[in-house]
Amino acid sequence: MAKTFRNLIDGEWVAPSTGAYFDNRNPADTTDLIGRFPDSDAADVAAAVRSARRGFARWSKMPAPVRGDVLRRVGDLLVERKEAIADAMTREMGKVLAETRGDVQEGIDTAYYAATEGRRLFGHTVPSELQSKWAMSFRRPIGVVGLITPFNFPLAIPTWKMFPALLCGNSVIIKPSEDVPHTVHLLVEILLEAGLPADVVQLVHGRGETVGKALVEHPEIPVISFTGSTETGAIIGETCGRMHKRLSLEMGGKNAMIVMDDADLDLALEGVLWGAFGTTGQRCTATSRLLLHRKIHDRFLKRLVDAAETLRLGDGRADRTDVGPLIHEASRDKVERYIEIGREQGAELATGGKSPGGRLGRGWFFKPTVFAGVRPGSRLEQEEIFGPVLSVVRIRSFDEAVRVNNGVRYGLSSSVYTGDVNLAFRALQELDNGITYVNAPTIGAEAHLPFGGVKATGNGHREGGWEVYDFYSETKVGYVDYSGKLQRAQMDTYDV
Ligand code: UN1
Repeated sequence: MAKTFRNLIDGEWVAPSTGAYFDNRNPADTTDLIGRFPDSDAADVAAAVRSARRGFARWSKMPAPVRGDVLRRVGDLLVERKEAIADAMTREMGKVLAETRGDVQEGIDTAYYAATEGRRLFGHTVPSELQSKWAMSFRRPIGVVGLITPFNFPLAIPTWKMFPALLCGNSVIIKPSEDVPHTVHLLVEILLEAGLPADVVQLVHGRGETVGKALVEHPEIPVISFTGSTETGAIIGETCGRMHKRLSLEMGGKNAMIVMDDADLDLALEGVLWGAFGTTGQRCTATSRLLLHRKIHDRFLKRLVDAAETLRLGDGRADRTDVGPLIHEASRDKVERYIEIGREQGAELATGGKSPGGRLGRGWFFKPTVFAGVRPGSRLEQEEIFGPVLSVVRIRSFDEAVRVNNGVRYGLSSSVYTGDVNLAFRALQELDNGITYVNAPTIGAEAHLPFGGVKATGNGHREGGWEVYDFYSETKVGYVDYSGKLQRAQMDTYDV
């Protein structure tokens, strides 16, 4: 009998007001039921907001270094439980253990970074244009923050949002993806154990159309952070715009790796296999386009196809597995549709293109797939697939590679393999992405640097690193005039 999980509202583990639950199953073997999770609705969100407002009133007054101490203990507990969380994460999400350990590590890094930020959270002290007057800026907490997180980084992405939000003195309500609710449950248990006041974090499980929507539309949640599809982000953006909410959007990608004719091809081959098929292609940063210089195109493509065919599909908890399953049936259906679209639009299926069947028939597996001869502008080349499908485009020059890279609506990450330092720096300048890698694939951002993209990938904010603290705090400016007289800015210093 599978366990029934609850929401965390006002410090209590409670059943959803709807009385309804959904099943959480292992995508590598759908007969494995992990648990039943609350299918909550707006009433649960409303209760969470009432409690989170009380939590905010206390937590926002606690000194930031003390808030940081709580997050340090969270980091310590994540270190202790790294293996157990990674195992639970692979069971519900599918990616291999090495990757889920990395996912937990990203949460650990984010916790320790946040802990030390409690002793910075810098403002500025600035000279005033008037005598005997002091000018400075500092940060204030904002309020209750609503977080909506995706399935592909079940722990790391929630921590990217939660830890900086908490460190800045906000309280948080999180709705994790209904595909990976168990991992966030484990994370929230750790937050409580580390000493976070119970009303400062609220966990409401459920679907985007109900719980996500209720968070976005609740008038007492002034800040929303969302990672997911560009289509959903657009809907959230409309509501937040109308309600004057602060919103951070982290959305789709169609990331390209450029391999120039002078590249180290062994390195590039390893890179593209990892970038395209790691996480079964389910990263916003996944390498989904490979732009090959014509001089190395045929050679490299052949090696790539041979190597892709040796990747071992299977349960992510088995040692030998390279590539786990897709997250669910709809995701596999979507990938299958793109195989058809690719064929119809004249691309050549070089390998993969189908589910493996056989002993893997109980999971949502799909073979690593390479399409060659993909035309810039075709749907395969333009649209985010979120699966193990790589589109290869032949390019004649670096300029053409830049044009093709930039010719999509998304702008998250890009990569160039070259030995030419001039091209490397041109790539950094000319590729329209939030992140460009030189001689490394399009994935692998580190937690202490800003993460995000341009164009339809985001709305100008960054997660991670130092910039995210701007998003979760309000800048306030203070002027102190100790001259004892009225001094008029812009006038008294410039009265000639
Ligand atoms: C994502 O692609 O959805 O850069 C997040 C990476 C990870 C985070 C990716 N650190 O690949």
